[in-house]
Amino acid sequence: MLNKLAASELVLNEDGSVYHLNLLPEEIAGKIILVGDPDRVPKVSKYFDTIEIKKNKREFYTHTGTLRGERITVMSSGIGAENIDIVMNELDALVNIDLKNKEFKSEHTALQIFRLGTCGSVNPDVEVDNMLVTQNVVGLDGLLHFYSDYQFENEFSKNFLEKFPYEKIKPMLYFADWAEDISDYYKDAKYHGNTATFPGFYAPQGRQLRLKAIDDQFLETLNDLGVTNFEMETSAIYGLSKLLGHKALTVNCVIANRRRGEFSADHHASEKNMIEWVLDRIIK
Ligand code: R1P
Ligand code: URA
Repeated sequence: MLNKLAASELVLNEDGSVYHLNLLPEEIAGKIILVGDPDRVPKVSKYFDTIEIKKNKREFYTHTGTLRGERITVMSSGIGAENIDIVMNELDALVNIDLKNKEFKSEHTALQIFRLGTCGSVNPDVEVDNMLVTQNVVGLDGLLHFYSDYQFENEFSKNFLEKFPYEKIKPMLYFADWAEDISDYYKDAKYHGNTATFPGFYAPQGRQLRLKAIDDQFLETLNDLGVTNFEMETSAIYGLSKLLGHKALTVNCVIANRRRGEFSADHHASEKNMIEWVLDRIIK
């Protein structure tokens, strides 16, 4: 099989690092914490015993070091599924493509990816300042349509697809089944739920400033279909992890309860709590 990639397809920097993440293969660990906000990277790595790598380009900041003796990376993705397209493909290239020869490696390496994010809830009973682990994800962002027809089928997805009333929006649904062996880490989370990933923060999340959303009952409709919370990255993380053979699990801290109109009184404290909670569980 001819599998040498052209220079235009796998783009590298002068030092051989992947184009956007600006990283070399030896600069990432097998366990990767993915956060949206670049400012969250040092808030995670301050708990590391050592930090051997600090690199960045654009919104992609990476710190790699050790925690309790185990190698670990924390990286920011910035906002949105389109950034996750870059992060997932370039992380995969770092472990599964020989960058010097631009050839696929014969042995596959699976990464463990832990998203630590913030989210809003559409279920009035999901309270702010608590953590929610994503079991099923509904992608309303559209990214996965460019890759595959694959989507997970279970009771939740069948019911969702049957009843979803917006013809112009084509959902893609994924499920954290490939994360079973790592989902054990988060058994004691307050909430396990169904996350919707949106392609924007305002109308796609039902917010109306000067522009009206297509339907001001959007969030209520999603809640009626079993969605608990929403953010802007998990469908792309779960979908591309499934397709590329990695394991991924999202935990988001709920900072807004949109049905009750509540916002966290101290989202920095909630974020800190989530970081400590996750680090305690993923590296014992
Ligand atoms: C919007 O404010 C951002 O916050 C959430 C959303 O997914 C989006 O990226 O996640 P992070 O806190 O991880 O950035
Ligand atoms: N992240 C989002 O995408 N939306 C919110 O309302 C809160 C966090």
